[in-house]
Amino acid sequence: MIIPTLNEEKNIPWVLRRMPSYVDEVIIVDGRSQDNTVEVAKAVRPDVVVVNETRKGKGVALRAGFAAASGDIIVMLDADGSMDPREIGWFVAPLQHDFDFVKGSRHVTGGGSEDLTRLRKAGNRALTGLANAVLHSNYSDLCYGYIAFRRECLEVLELQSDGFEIETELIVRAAKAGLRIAEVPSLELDRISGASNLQTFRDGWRVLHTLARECTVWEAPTAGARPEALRRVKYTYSNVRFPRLPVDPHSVLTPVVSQHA
Ligand SMILES: Nc1nc2c(ncn2[C@@H]2O[C@H](COP(=O)(O)OP(=O)(O)O)[C@@H](O)[C@H]2O)c(=O)[nH]1
Ligand SMILES: [Mg+2]
Repeated sequence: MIIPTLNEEKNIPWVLRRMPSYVDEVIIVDGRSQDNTVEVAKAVRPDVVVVNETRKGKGVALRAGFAAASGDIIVMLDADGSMDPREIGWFVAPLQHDFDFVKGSRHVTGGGSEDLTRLRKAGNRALTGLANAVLHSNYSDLCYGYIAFRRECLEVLELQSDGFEIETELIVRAAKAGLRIAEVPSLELDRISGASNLQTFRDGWRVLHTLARECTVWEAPTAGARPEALRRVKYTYSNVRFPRLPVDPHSVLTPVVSQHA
């Protein structure tokens, strides 16, 4: 479980307390909080792993968190109380049934948002439509950061974004790499306290820029593979960049609960 935090001392306790008991590793990525986020998190959950981000940005923070994660399944969510850890089961279940990448959506039945302003909603809709047109996909929500995937997906995704556009990069690359993607409903709540760090126009622009770059320039390491072949080599991509692959394909299908029991 990876949680980027920036001045979330009032919100992080709710997030940590609502974490289901089968989550065995919680990583918060901080470094620039001016408040007591880290101390509060440690007080609520003594086994929390704290990773220091090296530069500013949600993308930088998440990538640092991914690198530190040791579980088979990685779930990312926000620390502001807008994403409910009790929904984690919806994200993890498809990963245990043949999906590689599961993204939350506020715009499918059962999902919703209390947090989206009209402007952001319109922006997200436009960007989602654009992504669908280019990728020939049918996503209902592009800019939403409640996402779960198997750790070995990182080897094909080669993430490099620094800011909020990391979500777009994740989703577009997952699609281009031929990963099996599922969308599950998620209800985005209002941030408990504090203000959003996202600047609608600046970050919307960065998302657009990322979308353009990803759809044109980036080539997946799995490009050219037939879907059947991709399925078969799912756990052993040949051109792996770092050797952290689970050797036994069956190990990734073991439920999270029994993993460290
Ligand atoms: N570590 C770290 N976390 C960040 C940074 N920017 C945003 N976050 C976290 O990313 C999450 C989403 O940010 P938020 O400001 O709520 O954006 P919004 O939900 O898109 O309006 C929150 O948990 C923030 O604390 C950053 O520069 N560094
Ligand atoms: Mg938020």
